Amino acid sequence: MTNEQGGRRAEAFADLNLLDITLHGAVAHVRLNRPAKRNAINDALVDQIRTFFANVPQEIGAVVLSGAGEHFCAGLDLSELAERSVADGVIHSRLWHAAMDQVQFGRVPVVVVLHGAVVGGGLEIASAAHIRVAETSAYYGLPEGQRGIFVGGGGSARVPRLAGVACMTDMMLTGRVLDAHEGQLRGLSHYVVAKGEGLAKAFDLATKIASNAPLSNFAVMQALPRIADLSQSDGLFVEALMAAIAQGDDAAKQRVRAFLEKRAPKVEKR
Ligand code: 1HE
Repeated sequence: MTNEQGGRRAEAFADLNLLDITLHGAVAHVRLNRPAKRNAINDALVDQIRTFFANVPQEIGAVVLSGAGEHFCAGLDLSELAERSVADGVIHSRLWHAAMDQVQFGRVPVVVVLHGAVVGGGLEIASAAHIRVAETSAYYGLPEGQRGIFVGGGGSARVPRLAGVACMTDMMLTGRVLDAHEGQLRGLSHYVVAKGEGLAKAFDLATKIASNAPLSNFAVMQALPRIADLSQSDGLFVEALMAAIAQGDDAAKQRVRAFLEKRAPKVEKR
């Protein structure tokens, strides 16, 4: 069975009813699918995100993540917040952390398509992805300050690594909303494309990513952010280990030989 994007429905994930999951060769497309609630993330959806990213099918080399409807994601489902105790709040935040860690440190890179509202927990999940493609309709906000709460889905660790502590402080204290271009200038997205073009761009990028050697992708996903958190001396030591492991793999040997034998493309400016 196929969906409107022409992918094969991933029947193994039929229970994940808040996600629309289709497989397109080596790329899986995962769509947050609660458009009536602007893809607000309730507990069930957090759990489904964690489950999918912990079980990415073996044939998949990259994931495209997007949101159904006019908005990428309205953040935490606020209707579930009201009755939570302090102790339940800590556990709830840790469930988000587990799901967002699974996105960032799962098996394959994730390209996210951002459009409309990318707010609160929506920005938190976007910042756990590896590549962010924003349509011009995208806007970024952290309304937690206005709602009397704090980020709880990993935002305080991930957003400053993209946009800086000063930018996040401004967004949370003043409610400042950044448009797609301001977001790109701040490092919140890698690409800005016209309305309606985000998915095609993301598939293009994800297809390229999926054709990389798996160990190179692993190193970028797992080693790079950790090295960035280390002292330079420790980071360089880890880099040497990771470089040697990647170089030693058959895929690296074949790819380097292909270049030397003029069978692989050169680096070219666009
Ligand atoms: C929601 C949510 C939600 C919409 N939780 N139900 N996030 C926020 O503070 C953002 C709140 N949402 C909005 O500002 C707006 O909904 C949007 C700008 C995203 C979209 O506006 P619009 O006019 O297209 O939609 P709407 O009419 O506001 O919402 C449509 C429905 O979705 C409506 O429900 P209905 O039953 O009346 O139809 C809304 O109540 C519902 N809805 N957003 C619950 N967030 C891990 S900690 C993370 C902390 C945070 O993420 S805090 C930020 C929360």
